[in-house]
Amino acid sequence: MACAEIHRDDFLQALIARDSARARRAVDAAVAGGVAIPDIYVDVLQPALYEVGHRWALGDLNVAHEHYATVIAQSVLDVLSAQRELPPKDGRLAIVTGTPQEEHSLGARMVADFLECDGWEAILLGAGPPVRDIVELVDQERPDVVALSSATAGVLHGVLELIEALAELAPRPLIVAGGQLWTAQTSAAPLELGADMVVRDARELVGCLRERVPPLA
Ligand code: B12
Repeated sequence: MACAEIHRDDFLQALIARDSARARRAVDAAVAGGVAIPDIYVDVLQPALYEVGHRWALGDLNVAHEHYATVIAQSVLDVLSAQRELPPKDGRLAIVTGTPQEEHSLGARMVADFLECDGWEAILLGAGPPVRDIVELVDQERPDVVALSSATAGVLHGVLELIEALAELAPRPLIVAGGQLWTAQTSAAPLELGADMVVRDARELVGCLRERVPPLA
């Protein structure tokens, strides 16, 4: 079993047992074992949360159990985020946000953290504000990129409305749609409405953006 998988299973078991100290120890062990922080995000925290969601969907965990897991994951992210060694800012600005009515915020948080590790300044909004408020902020801040995070099919209408509104701005930011909502079946929709890219993997995004929006400094 690969290293991150062992830590993921430990972390998941700790969440299920509602043992926050053990959950933090599992993450500390991953750090001590040399697992890079981005890999802890994607290969330890993310799959554990997906499994929590799976068990919730099966009825094995309830909403209280799921909220607990989210709180612990969020607190672990805060600790890991503070341990990152950030490069100097290179002049690129991104706004990272959940799409309207999207309540899942951890994916957007990870995206913003990864961008910061590559020299970006990231304005993170977390869960999704209304369309007009996101558009107003983008118009004020003039970011190079707006990275949109969507997890649930229920938010699709707002996503599409937002992309259309962002695509009409001048100057127009690069619009990237990402998150679990976009599968092989659904990912054409944002592109048809004006998104420039659909990227599911947050680590991959950093490399894609280096080509499309090279660092200024
Ligand atoms: C925690 C949780 C919640 C919490 C969220 C709290 C919070 N502060 O985030 C709460 C309780 C609010 C919640 C609510 C709901 N949830 Co919920 N939730 C989850 C759970 C268990 C974990 C979410 C999470 O943090 N995952 C970990 C993150 C890191 O993963 P991620 O979001 O996929 O992000 C990664 C990538 O996708 C990517 N990425 C994400 N965004 C972007 C953006 C860009 C630009 C790029 C490049 C990459 C990228 O990078 C990230 C890092 O790799 C998931 C299970 C799951 N599969 O995720 C269910 C899940 C997402 N929820 C689900 C559902 C159904 C709901 C509700 C509809 C339930 C209800 N009946 O009310 C509501 C929807 C509310 C809404 N309008 O958004 C379903 C969605 C099914 C579907 N396909 O629609 C899931 C999959 C559970 C399941 N198995 O059924 N939920």
